[in-house]
Amino acid sequence: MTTIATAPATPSLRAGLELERLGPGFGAIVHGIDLRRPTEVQMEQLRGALVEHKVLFFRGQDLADADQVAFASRLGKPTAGHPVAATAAAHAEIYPIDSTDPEFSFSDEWHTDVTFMQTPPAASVLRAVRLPDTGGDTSWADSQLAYESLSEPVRRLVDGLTAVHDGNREWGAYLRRHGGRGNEWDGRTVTGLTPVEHPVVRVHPVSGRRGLFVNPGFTSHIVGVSDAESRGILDLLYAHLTKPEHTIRHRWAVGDVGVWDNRSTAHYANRDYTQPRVMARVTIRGDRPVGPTT
Ligand SMILES: O=C(O)CCC(=O)C(=O)O
Ligand SMILES: [Fe+2]
Repeated sequence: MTTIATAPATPSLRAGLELERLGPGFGAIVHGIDLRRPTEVQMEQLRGALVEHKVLFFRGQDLADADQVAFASRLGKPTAGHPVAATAAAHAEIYPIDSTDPEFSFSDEWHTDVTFMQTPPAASVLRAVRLPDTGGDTSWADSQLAYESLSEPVRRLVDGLTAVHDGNREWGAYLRRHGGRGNEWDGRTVTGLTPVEHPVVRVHPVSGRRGLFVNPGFTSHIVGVSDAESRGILDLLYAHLTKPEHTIRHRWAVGDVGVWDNRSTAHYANRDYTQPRVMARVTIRGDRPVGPTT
């Protein structure tokens, strides 16, 4: 008789939190927590689980806008809802993502939130408010898994690179339509989107793990190389980042909340629906990205 060693059954307990892993790489559903009244111990565990699992889902939470802002405030310090786009009338921290809004723009391009600012959010909290009968899933990619599965010579190449991120690609036209006056970021009114530089490889401030920190939504080019080289390198990194084994996909139900570590992931909203879809997002203030020093 042979004994076959099996992986621990899911859901598993991570220091008291009940986590159901979504795959071998990253992503988990968190059971047994009410996001309207988490204890401080649960919040501490959630912060750790977020760094480790990168994307966490909470089913059947039915949060109101105020509950979502209150939960995000326990996780960290909420930013204004968006640096450019208008936010919810009653809650400046809520960025409504509403497909019925005439100014709605689909997020059907892989991106990491707000990397066109010097201090992109550390995390995002997204809630499903209204969903089409089918479709409208969101996908995430794990940028640390992607970095770690590159060959060593390519890791060495990208470790030393810097990239420019330009918010005008996505938000320039919106800003012009609004007379050049955007919203707010880091306590300042945004009146223009000056391109910013970030390391191509980001060292996670908590775990120290390295991850790819470029995305097709906001990265315009790599500094100090030719246009052709920049395009070639970025295309290689994007194709690698979004390989199926580096991604997960979530089928939303109304009341679901998804939280992702925006320092180690990218995401994509599937544009395959024809009925209204409304989501509400709160982002948590983050640090200026730091690259490897060796
Ligand atoms: O609508 C979605 O599923 C995601 C949209 C998005 O990119 C975001 O919330 O940051
Ligand atoms: Fe996003």
